[in-house]
Amino acid sequence: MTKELDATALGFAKNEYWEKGYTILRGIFSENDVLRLQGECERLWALPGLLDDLNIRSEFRRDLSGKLVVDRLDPVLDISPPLFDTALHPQLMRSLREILGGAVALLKCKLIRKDPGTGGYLHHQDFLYWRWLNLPPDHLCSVAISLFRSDAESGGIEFFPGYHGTLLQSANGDPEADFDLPLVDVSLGETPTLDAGDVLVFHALAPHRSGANNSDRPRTVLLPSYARSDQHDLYGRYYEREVKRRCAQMVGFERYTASLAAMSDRHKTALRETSK
Ligand SMILES: O=C(O)CCC(=O)C(=O)O
Repeated sequence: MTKELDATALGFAKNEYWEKGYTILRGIFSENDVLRLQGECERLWALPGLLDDLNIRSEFRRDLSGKLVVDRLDPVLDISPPLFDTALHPQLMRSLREILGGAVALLKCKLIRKDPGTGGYLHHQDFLYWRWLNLPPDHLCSVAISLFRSDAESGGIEFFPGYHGTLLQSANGDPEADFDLPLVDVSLGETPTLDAGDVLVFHALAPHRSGANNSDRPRTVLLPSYARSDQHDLYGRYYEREVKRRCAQMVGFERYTASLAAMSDRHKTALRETSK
């Protein structure tokens, strides 16, 4: 059982979110919830086909030795009822409604696995990738539900508080590129330490980045994003566009070219054999 966040704690979280661009909600998920979700992740990571080049659900990142590892399942809720219930947990949804100031709808959700030795994410603002939604940035946020302890050593997310009022420019003026890091004072960077079960909520314009996991423990987060909206089909619209985009770009195609070349070689040998 989890206890309802009290009004004072939620009021504090709301103020902090709007002042700094992020806040932390504690007490929504219990130890038992976390254990159950860790078990569910073990099941998901063992599913056959995650490494299949044509599995557009799996996303890859290099580990510190340069090897590509599956670091994300996106989307994930359609193959995981427990993660679906977690992303739509009533107490979480009520807290988000209070923070954003209106009805909240799920936009997207990914599961990010950062095992020891896996690299991090460069600085960015999520809103850059969501402009097509035509929703105000103040209506969009993301949530990282920590399934293990997360801190700077394990590659926790670092924020630069106070810069969530605007979309920052890229270095060369390219409107599709991430912002120019010197535009923020990196000495202000804060990497909140989260216990398993803690919930980090951050604004769509909050500049953030993360490092590699240099600890000896996993740093797995469920990362749903939400909009202040009553459009129940937002999630469906998001992924319809996203799946088409990934297919068009053939994400990971460089891995597929190696298996195509191997097929051609085998075919050539087989042809040679049959023409003898
Ligand atoms: O999980 C991380 O380390 C960072 C994830 C992130 O920045 C994102 O998904 O926008």
